[in-house]
Amino acid sequence: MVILLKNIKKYLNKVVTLRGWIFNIRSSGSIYFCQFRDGTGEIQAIVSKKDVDEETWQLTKKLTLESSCEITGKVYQEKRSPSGYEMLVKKLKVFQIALKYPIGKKSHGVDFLMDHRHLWIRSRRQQAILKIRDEVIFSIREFMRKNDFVLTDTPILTPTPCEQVELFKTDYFGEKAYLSQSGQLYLEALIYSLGRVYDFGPVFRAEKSKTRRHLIEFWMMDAEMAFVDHQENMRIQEELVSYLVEKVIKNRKKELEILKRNLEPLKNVKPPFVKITYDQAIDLLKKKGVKIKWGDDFGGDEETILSKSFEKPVFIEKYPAGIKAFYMKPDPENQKYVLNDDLLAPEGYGEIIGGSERIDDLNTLEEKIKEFKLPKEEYQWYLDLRRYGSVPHSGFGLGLERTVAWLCGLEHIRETIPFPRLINRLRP
Ligand code: AMO
Repeated sequence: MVILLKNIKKYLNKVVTLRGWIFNIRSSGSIYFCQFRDGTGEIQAIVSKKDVDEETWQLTKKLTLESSCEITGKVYQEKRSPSGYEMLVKKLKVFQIALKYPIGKKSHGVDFLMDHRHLWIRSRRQQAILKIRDEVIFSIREFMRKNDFVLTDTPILTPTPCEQVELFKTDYFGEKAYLSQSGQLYLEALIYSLGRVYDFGPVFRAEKSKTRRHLIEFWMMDAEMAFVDHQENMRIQEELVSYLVEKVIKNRKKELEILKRNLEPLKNVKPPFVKITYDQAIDLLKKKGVKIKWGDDFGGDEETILSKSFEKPVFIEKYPAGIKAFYMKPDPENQKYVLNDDLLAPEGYGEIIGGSERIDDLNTLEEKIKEFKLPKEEYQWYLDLRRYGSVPHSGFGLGLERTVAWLCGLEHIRETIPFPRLINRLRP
């Protein structure tokens, strides 16, 4: 019977068949020790000359790293083997004997690994990261459903920008179109139908940033909620992030161990998070010797310092209106500021969420569109939302890869997505 390794406990001391790949191999003359994986788990497969027929033995001698095969034999628990389980192989069937595998045990440079990303993703470390990514995606969906959000979809080809960052342009049958930077404006339309909504998909930013935090194509979970103000918006964000941390710690213990992730800082991630204003953040940075003035936006270096200053995630709220997007609602207490928040993950990771309460008044929004020199005709449909049943509403966008980088404790965002698109990399 063909089984998956994740179910091995049910088949101990039975003869089963496994299909997968050899990722390590060592021989002591008459015995081969093969580390074998099938995508759901690992096992040490032992082929002993005295226990197999000649055909199987000759085939075993040909096995190379990453050869694909089917192995049949008795499986049992073995504490000394790396996976805790072993199979004494009786029969081997080979799908393909792999050519000399380019990724070896010696350490490779980043460029080499990135050029071989299509193979690198097979490594134990990359598997662990991709499984944590899956856990985060799944937990986000679970949280959103539990909290009455409807999953919906927004277009990738759009006629107008959402954020004030670089756009990818494309030709739409003779018309200019852009790849979406965020589905937010469309989600705002959908709340009038569904109340609370979110989308979750790839967005594109032609930012010329070559940092450990920037991807050109990344996945964003963008949420939008009717009748939710700025304070409630932050409360929902902190609940979501705490939920994700809890789920990853609970369900991806083994993967976190493979990544040698220190769990102590993650255990602190419980509401309430720290909250400071933009002005307080500027003061704090100045006290730490950073040369910054009121009205400057925070770059990666400032975010790192701010994020390292607290044990928990920190909200930075109420930025100067001039450095934030046109749709953000001015703070009624002081119109110089907007009711927005950036949520910074601790341990130096920096921003993982950007959110705000949106302008719900027609005149104010029209003024902003003028002030930002946006083409008013293109935003008529968006202005309609302030003409027909406008309500206070808020939302936020969570960057999946930045969240995964933080939870996994990675130095660079490039490992958090199977095929990263970076400023200098479109391949493989
Ligand atoms: P913002 O522009 O802050 O907000 O983006 C939201 C989140 O997306 C992530 N992010 C990135 N991740 C990887 N590479 C990048 N180049 C990159 N740029 C952004 C960050 C960030 O916090 N429309 C609003 C959201 C909203 O208010 O609903 C928006 O796009 O984690």
